[in-house]
Amino acid sequence: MKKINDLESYWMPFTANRDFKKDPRIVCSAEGMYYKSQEGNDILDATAGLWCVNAGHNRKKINEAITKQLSVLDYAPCFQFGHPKAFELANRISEIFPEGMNHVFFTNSGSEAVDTTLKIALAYHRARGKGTKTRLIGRERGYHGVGFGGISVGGMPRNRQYFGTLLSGVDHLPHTFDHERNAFSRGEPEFGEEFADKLEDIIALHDASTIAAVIVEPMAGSTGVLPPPKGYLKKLRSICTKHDILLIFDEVITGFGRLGTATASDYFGVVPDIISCAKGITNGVIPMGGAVVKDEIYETMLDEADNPIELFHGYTYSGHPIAAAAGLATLEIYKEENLFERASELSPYMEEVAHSLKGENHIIDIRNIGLVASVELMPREGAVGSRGYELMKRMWDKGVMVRFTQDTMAVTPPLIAERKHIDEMFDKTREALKEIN
Ligand code: PXG
Repeated sequence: MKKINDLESYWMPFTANRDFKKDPRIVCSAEGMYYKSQEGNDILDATAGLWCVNAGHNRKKINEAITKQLSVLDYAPCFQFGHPKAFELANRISEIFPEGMNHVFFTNSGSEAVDTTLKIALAYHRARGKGTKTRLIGRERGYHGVGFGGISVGGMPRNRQYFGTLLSGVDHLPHTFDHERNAFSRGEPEFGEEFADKLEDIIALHDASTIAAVIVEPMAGSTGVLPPPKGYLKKLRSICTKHDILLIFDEVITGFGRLGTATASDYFGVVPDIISCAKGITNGVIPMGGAVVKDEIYETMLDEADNPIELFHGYTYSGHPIAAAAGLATLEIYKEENLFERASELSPYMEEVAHSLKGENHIIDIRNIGLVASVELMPREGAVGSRGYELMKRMWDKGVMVRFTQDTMAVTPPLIAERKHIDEMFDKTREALKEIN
């Protein structure tokens, strides 16, 4: 029999399994801003888990809500039956999401939320008699989870190249990263609004009558933190409106406070037609996601349905009572502690501290927006990502958990972070940078 601490059976996601298992980084508990490693070291959480633990770890209110819900209603189906908490959570979400987006379809993850948005877009056009609108437009360097829909519209080559032909009828906008013009930008970069004009070219090529939706992350996160250029999202919005194409914002990362507002839509003053969300919806404690749609989409789907069931889509755990209870408690914490405003207030400080690293070894760019900062390193010749990977391991040894995408470090702390935590994150980065070649 294998020992219980044998690491071989668990095939870890998005992980260098061989290397990890030789020298594992394992956390055993967490409280507030810190994990405790297996060795008993405090590890500062500079990543809010994976951009999800926005209210910090081990929040009693969420734990109690879950425990209470377990003893009242552990599970109930949401297909043709319902339970109060799912309705209540949908109401609370629509209160803080953009005006006129009052309908929530629950999923269990961001990937499912994204696929749900794409399916709703297709079904909506069909319901209104525009069934030729089937193409989906994503963007280079986009990350929309790992479902076949999400990787098809996504633009991260490694996430696509091993998995066959993906969805057909997909095209991509160019990414908005423009190092030459925008290096070391603070907030939205000055240059690049015109990248949105490429949508007109794609429409000219395929014709608007074949295009259902455009999906973008309002701020591209996983690809290495790319805030949108000034004016870019507004332009995308107006082109989509002009051509009767739905605009989907993938807010799996930005939803629930990451930019200091409930949504990135709020932050940028641009309202899409559908928003995908997940992660911060339950503080990461119980898996949950959702697709939030404009009233007009929901109403059209119900009015035009050719069957009493208006949308043939859903998951066994859509609106799961335990997740819904966790979600309600999480939203209460965000409100009671003004966590979105708090993130907004802390953001200029993090900007200063992050940009103070300019000039350190290997750094070729620093970007930030809301409570997100990224530090990009010059890749080693012939070994893209190796410098970033080494820095991540050094940071762990120094007691800070950070995420790297290739050679770009993302700092995305829980919204409860204090200035001293921000200092610790970047002081240790500075130290670690001096130690690597
Ligand atoms: N859309 C976006 C914009 C995301 O960032 C997903 C969809 C998928 O969500 P799920 O719940 O299916 O994982 C994500 C996930 C990172 C990192 O380090 C980011 C994500 C996940 C893991 C790591 O940047 N985002």
